[in-house]
Amino acid sequence: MSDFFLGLDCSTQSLSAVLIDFNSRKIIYRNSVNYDKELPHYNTQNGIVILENERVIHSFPLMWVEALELLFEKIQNNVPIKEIKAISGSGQQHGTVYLNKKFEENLQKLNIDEPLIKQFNNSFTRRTSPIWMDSSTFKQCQEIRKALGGLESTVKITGSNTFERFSGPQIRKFFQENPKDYKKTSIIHLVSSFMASVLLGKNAPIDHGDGAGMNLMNIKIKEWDNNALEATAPNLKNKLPPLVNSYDIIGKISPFYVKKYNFNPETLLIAWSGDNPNSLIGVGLIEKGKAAISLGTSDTYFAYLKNLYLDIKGGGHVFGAPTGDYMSIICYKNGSLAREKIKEHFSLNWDDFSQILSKSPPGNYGKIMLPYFFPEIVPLVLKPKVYRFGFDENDLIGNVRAIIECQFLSMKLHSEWIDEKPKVIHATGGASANEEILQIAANIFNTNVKKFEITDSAALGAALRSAKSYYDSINNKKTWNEILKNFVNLQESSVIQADSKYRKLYDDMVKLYKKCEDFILRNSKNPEKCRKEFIKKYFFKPSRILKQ
Ligand code: XUL
Repeated sequence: MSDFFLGLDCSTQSLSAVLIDFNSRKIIYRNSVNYDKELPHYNTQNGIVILENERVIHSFPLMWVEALELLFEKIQNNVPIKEIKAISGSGQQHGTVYLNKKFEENLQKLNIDEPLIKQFNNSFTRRTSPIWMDSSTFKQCQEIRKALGGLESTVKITGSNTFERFSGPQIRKFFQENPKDYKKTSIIHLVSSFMASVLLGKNAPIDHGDGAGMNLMNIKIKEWDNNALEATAPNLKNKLPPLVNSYDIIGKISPFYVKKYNFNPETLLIAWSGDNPNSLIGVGLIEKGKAAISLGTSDTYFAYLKNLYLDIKGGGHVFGAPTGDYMSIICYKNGSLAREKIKEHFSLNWDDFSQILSKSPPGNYGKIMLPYFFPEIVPLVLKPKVYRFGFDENDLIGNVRAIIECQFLSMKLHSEWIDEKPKVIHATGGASANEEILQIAANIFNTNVKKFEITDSAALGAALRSAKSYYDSINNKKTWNEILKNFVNLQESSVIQADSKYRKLYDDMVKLYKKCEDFILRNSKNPEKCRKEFIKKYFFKPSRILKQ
């Protein structure tokens, strides 16, 4: 007998599955459905649609459901589905799904002879879902922040300042712009709880990890906050699912999947969570002193927190961690899509890109890029524009090095509020496969970086979470360390050592980067003098040009 656990990840560009066998401690199957390629009729680009302008970014909840069926068809032929003991999942965070009361009725009478999307077609009060890349709610953010007593008090109540992509401001915008449809909405789900509902056959709860990304949950007591609800939209409490611990069992898989794909009717469903809380487990952050960078569609930097610790200045967030504790996080929109912009502009492939990185000097002769190809979250930039100091868009080497260095300089600068300096940084996400990129991260943070072989850490995290809750439920309790053993350690293929000879250079460069950011965004002094000093200090004599 095997103990199989399935983790699903409904991310921006694809839906992925990771199946683990706990007895042999191996990942035995992984697969995914890419929305653009495999569901082209939704016409998404990188899984999204841009509506009125570049700030209004949505996706299709029906597409995620169709991807789920497609994924199960793939899994069905390759995996002993009956052996799966429990399933959990991960969703891109903050995105909201607006449903009428037919949704639950439909969930309860799913018919295996019809495609799922047909059966949900009449369930929506909004065909599209605003997702985490949307930045169209500046006004609503201001209104909610004001109603909650300003920045500091908003952070203290909800764990974050109000952010354009967070669910509360998005819900308020829908209420203000479409009051009739808002009224018809009987339940508002996150991507995670929506997908969990589709598997459960009834409305699923929202967990404390993803719930914290809404500006609606009280971060201390982990309950819906009445003031935040009132500041957002009328009657909102009645439209939200209940909150639960990330490790709670939410029920058993719906009979639809038992009949259609031969799941065991006893298969447990564990609360779904956001992709970042899931990744926290998937890269093994279950104790202090470790942080992770996830280099995907979004770039994130996150760390495990034993106790609640807030960023009163409002740049970062605190979410619930799947362990029941907390995590700190900062998130960038200009992640892989920004790197790809440079790669495509110069018609490079990733090997060329790495070559250039390995041959160019740390510090890049003082070339600084503020890489806002898209609106940015930290710092808040609503109008995308790329700013270059000391070079132009035709400088091949300068641009390749600048995009990577400056993404990490910004991450270093804006993660300074996280009190504890990590002893090691775990790297995950697509771009973490690139060692040249990780070397730059290690040097800038002056911290060793552990590279993981797997890049789907959110789906793995979900599979591991489901194993933990399953064993706890059958009175065979296991610690998180026991759960992660082999799965997480074995993937650590290499450690990239920080090269301390660049420590001073990068410390100075972070300061220079901050000056450039202050100049562009806060009308501070022109940084040119400092930039020249930096160049003089590190690049003046040809013999001192640094090679990595
Ligand atoms: C986190 C965030 C993104 C999304 C998509 O706050 O907005 O990381 O979860 O991955």
